[in-house]
Amino acid sequence: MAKHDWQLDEVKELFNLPFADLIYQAQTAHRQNFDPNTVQLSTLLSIKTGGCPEDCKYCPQSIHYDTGLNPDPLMPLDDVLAAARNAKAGGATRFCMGAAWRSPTYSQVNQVADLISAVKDEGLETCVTLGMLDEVKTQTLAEAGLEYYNHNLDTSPDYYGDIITTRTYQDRLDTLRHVRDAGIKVCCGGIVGMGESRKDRAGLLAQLANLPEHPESVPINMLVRVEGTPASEWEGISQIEFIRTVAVARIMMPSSFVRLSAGRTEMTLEGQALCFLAGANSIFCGDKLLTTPNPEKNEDMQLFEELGITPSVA
Ligand code: SAM
Ligand code: DTB
Ligand code: SF4
Repeated sequence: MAKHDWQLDEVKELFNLPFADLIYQAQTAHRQNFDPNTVQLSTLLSIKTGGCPEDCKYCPQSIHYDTGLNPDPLMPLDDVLAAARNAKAGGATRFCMGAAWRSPTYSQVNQVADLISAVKDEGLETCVTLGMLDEVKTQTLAEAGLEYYNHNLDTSPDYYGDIITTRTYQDRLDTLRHVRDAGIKVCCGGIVGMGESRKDRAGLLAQLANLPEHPESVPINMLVRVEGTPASEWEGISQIEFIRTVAVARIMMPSSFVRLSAGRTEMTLEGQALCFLAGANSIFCGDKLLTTPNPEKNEDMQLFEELGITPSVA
């Protein structure tokens, strides 16, 4: 039985383990639940870019910060389909579509439902991240056959108010509940390297692992510092601390996919290799995340080759 009653002190104890002991424990949990030499590939597409009314201090798409980003309206179906076919040809098994909305309108949800059906027809799993949802909107997405909804808690409840003021932690938990109730799988994680303390990283992971069910997918993002956002000034964390965070996530949510998400362009190949050793078993593949760069596909494939990792087809 997976554990859902993590106390902050227990999580902090994991973070404080000697590195070798932590990695050993994470690798053991990983091997009990997954093939350790397989990594799942997801592809990300921004289907609606910029102009977002929220004030998330890390985000280049918020209207509150001047990041020089050109906003784009919702992408037409044909363009989305072309990107999905390309992703499939490149070996991706899941196609994730992100929109810079606070919360989509009913009409926008219907439009995204059409995109989901079309992408599924190409033989890809679908994931979308659209902001806050109520029961009706989650139901519409479930009926379109959506497999995963990404909605991050981002950080600990204590640090949250320093990062976002335009929606509450509870709003996020409510959306996650609606997604779960509609039978859609949950993709939920956060961002580290935002000037938070280790206690906050532990607090984020405790929130995730203490949800009624563990998210099927847990993206751990290293903050991408974008000029113009308040976050560009913040102090980051070392790669070792990032790897520790991945390892603790793996131990606490042993059967979830832990995704090494944003921030890989700032990591060394050795740092990424240690993330896989610590239990990360999913990445975003393709040269762009939503608005910022990601490693080139061939660089990722070369790293996989060197590590004997097979991209998964499941
Ligand atoms: N607007 C929707 C929302 O916030 O739920 C969906 C899109 S939003 C860009 C998706 C996630 O991207 C955020 O929750 C955040 O965790 C992540 N993100 C955004 N900017 C980032 C950055 N600069 N570095 C790392 N992760 C980032
Ligand atoms: C997630 O946790 N990370 C992805 C995905 N979910 C949508 C987004 C990362 C965005 C990084 C900044 C950007 O490219 O705009
Ligand atoms: Fe908007 Fe999402 Fe960016 Fe926050 S993270 S500003 S909600 S696009």
